[in-house]
Amino acid sequence: MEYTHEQLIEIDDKYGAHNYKPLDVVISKGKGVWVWDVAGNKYMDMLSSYSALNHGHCNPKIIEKIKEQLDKLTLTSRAFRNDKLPLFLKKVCEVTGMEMALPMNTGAEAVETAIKAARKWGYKVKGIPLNKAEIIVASNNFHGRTTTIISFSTEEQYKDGFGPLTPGFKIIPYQDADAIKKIVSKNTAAVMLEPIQGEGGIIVPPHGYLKKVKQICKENNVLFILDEIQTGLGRTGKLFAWEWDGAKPDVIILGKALGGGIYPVSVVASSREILGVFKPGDHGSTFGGNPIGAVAAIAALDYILEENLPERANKLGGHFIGKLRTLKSKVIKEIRGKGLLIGMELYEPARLYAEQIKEKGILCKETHDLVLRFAPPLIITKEELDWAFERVKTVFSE
Ligand code: IF1
Repeated sequence: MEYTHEQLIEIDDKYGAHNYKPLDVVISKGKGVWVWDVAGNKYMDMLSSYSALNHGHCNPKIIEKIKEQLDKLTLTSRAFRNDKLPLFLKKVCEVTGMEMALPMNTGAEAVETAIKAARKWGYKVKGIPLNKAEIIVASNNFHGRTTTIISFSTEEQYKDGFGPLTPGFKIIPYQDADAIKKIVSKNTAAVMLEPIQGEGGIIVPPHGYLKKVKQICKENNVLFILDEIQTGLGRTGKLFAWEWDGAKPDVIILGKALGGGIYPVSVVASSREILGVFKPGDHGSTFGGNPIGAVAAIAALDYILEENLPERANKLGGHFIGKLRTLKSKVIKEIRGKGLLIGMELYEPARLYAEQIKEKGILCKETHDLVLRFAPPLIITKEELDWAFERVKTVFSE
């Protein structure tokens, strides 16, 4: 039975918890940067599922590899070994320049894994007194939705009604390395940051900030952890956003596009000293390290490097930001971003403009109230970006 747009929205709202307020577009097909709704209307996806779709919708090369694996083996759990996880672990260590990795599924699970690794390293290696470990995070952070992660969110709504919260986190202002110097102590296990704050509104810190933070961490025997779940894998115009500052972290967290926009795959990659704190039975996950995810991630990483997605994002992002900055509209406060992670801050609620832009055939999303986020798949062409610009321009000139 074919359900209509209206019927699907009604069923969605009747049976689904209302933890989102989606745009009322009901997508049934995706290919590259394009999606089609159940009525056959075509839209350009300028959100890429929050940067999980760097490879575009239904990337044929990645689908092909996963299809092959689907007929062979999908899941072993980690109680046994499989022939794909070792190859994924080796590749992700080579690509990140790390010695060891721990595979998980969602971003939040990988962030939780990094928190556990930092705490355990703090106790076992640094010698922090038990249960005294502190992790420094930035205000306006976004690292996921688990109760521990929202415990250090500065967004009231993300914490409201979910207490009691997890202790052991100190919050400092983003972009101010000296604030870390003031708060770091002998009980500090780690500093965890996003290289660019995504949900915080595409906040790009000044050049040198991450380098300074890394230096402070080194001087204080504190782990420098970067959450590159959204900024990593080419999005900001480098393979990893830390490269813009030459600030390689002690621990890197990846997710989203690591699964090729098809399958949830996340990972924590670091040194043997740090991930060596995990002993058998300390930590785990039913699906973490499964062969489908491993094959998806290997294909996703190969594709990013073979198609040189980081350089594409760098060039095309610069082109698109440059065009957006030619828009003369009293509604636009600032255009900012790096590569194809672009934010347009407005003086009016961004949701209104996301709705109008949708009418022009482009799907983007507001973050917080005033920022429109433009983050297309990294496979987008210059022509497609110019097509999008012309339509965005009409919205801001009306
Ligand atoms: C939602 C935000 C983006 C992330 C970073 C970890 C995670 C995310 C830097 C957790 C996930 C998603 C989650 C989704 C919306 C989206 C989002 F607006 F919420 F913040 F992208 F900016 N670190 N971000 O961006 O990864 O567990 O979701 O796989 O929760 O509404 P996850």
